[in-house]
Amino acid sequence: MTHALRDLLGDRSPDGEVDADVGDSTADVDSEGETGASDGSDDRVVAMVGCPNVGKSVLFNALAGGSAEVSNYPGTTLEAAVGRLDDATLIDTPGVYGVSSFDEEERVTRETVLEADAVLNVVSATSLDRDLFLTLQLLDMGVPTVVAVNMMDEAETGGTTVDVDALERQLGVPVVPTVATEERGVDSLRDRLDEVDAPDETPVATWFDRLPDGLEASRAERVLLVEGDEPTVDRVVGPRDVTADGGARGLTGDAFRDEIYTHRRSRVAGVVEAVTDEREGAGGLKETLDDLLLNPVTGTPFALVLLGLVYLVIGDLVAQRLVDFVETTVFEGYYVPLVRGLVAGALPDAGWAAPVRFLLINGNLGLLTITVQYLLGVLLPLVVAFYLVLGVLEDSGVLPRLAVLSDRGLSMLGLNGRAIIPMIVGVGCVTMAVVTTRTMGSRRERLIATALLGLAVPCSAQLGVVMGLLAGLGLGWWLAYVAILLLVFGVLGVVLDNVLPGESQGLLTELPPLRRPRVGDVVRKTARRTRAFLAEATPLFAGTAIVVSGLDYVGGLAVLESWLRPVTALLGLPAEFGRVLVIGVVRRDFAAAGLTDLGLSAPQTFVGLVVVTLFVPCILSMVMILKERNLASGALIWLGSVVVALSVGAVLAGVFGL
Ligand SMILES: Nc1nc2c(ncn2[C@@H]2O[C@H](COP(=O)(O)OP(=O)(O)OP(=O)(O)O)[C@@H](O)[C@H]2O)c(=O)[nH]1
Ligand SMILES: [Mg+2]
Repeated sequence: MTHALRDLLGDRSPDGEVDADVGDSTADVDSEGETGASDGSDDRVVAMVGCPNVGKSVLFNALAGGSAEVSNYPGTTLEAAVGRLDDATLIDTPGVYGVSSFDEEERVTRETVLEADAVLNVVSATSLDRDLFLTLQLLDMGVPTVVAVNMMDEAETGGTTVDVDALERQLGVPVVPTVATEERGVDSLRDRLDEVDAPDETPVATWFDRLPDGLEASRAERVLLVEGDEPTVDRVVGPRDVTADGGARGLTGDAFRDEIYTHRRSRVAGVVEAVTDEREGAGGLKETLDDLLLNPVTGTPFALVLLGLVYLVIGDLVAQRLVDFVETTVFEGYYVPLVRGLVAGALPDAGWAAPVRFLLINGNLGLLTITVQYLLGVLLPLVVAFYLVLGVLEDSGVLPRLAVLSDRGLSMLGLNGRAIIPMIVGVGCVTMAVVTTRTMGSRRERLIATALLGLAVPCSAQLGVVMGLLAGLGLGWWLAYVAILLLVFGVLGVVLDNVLPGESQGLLTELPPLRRPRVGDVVRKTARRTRAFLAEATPLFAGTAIVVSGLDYVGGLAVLESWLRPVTALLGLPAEFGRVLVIGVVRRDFAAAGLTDLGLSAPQTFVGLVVVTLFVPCILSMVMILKERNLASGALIWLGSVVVALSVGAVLAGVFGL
């Protein structure tokens, strides 16, 4: 491995000024923590480079036995990952369309390419017209390259034949057909990486005459210079040109980028024309399905059915049945009594031991009892189920299509189609959903989504209880309940969209093809994400349990309850409803369940349920909101939900004359 690359992957470059823009990428690569760059050996370095979603990471895993994350959408790999391939170091990079400096991924990749001994350029046989641009750019730069034409299977079913030998003749470097998911072509790729050599001179050389005389630059740098790549211009030509007129000054603009790109695109078109052959009418089923999905008329019912199915799996099967079994049978039946017995046996209910005993095993949020039950018995099954479903939706390519379908509606609320994920998840578990708002593009969107989740989305645990209570009242009440929640959801979204500064972003996604998800990828992702979730949630929940139990022990919760008397009067509900609200701060389904014992009339039950639903998110969601957003947003969401819940409740109480 060269020193420069070791710098890039491990240490900071000695010349901080020159590499200033690579700083972030250095940190990125560094944070991967498995660079192995410190062994000091002068290894050969092979960098894997290609457009997004062409299968680089699958191929990387096959070649280097790694476990890089694989998903069926562009932008899965965000940081370079490093592995071993025989006696070389193999680097998996984020997908890019070219080696310039248009964004962070391209910068990471450009630096890696400049320092690597060879590049394994992965292209997809299904999108050669897009992917070969980068290939020709690499060859122009004189980078020793082997091309893997991946996804040969999909090309074939889609009716495209790629003449690999012809492509090899056209490009003048080794070209290997592969199907990464079946490890086809992997051995031959490994062999041919040994033959790799710098490619012959290419037509881009005609532009080199325009560079200033006496410039010391490699062939790769010359290409980047004539293409106007800023960091390269700064590094090679130096800052003097920024002020000089004429001469090399032209390099700091876009130089000859447009001319060169146009020329390169026409070369790509020529190559593609020469090496591919399209059959008519193939690939029917997938395309038909795709058209049906993206057409709003046919896609919307499909999406609704799909969301229903997701709800059935997560909200009903797992959240209701499985969680119910685990909670009631495993935890309440065995675990909690056992632990309670052990602790009660060890700690007397007197003296210094009393508060500790209370902290560990109290019935509201005992650290060893209810907290563990909640984390492992309720959240863990939900988290695993959710990540499995999400993985399947991702890798099948259905998720981005759902996002496109729901985009129009959600954009009226200041969100875009990507918000569909947190919203679906929210109906399962709001705490989890708050975490998934990370997938949203901007802070503004994350805030709107979080606020909507905190206020207007009931979680499945709560919905279960609500459904039970409303079922006793009749269908009309159930419809009214749904209508009110949707109304609050919509109004709140529109208000936030207008009040918050900034504009929401459009949905920019390149749609990946529909595919059959691979079990291994989905399971690996689920395991990784679940581990990460537990690692984050466990200390947070433990801390919360300690604080809430402490408050409970000194009588704080009881005081809160008495403060709420005026509020319950306003809602036309008995004073005991105050206790329900206090419990609601901790867990929403407990709150809803608390309504059963109050002997309420039908309208009172209805008002109580609406208030409890709109009322503050449960304490664990709140902790997540504080962690994912900040104190100010958390406080606003919390207060906002109190205000909204009570106002809506008071209005309803007025309507029903309570
Ligand atoms: N049918 C088929 N699917 C493949 C093949 N190679 C990869 N895939 C699928 O293509 C998708 C993308 O694979 P990744 O390895 O994540 O792609 P990537 O190039 O690393 O993507 P980024 O990290 O986003 O740049 C996944 O759903 C893979 O299962 C192949 O040869 N044939
Ligand atoms: Mg990848």
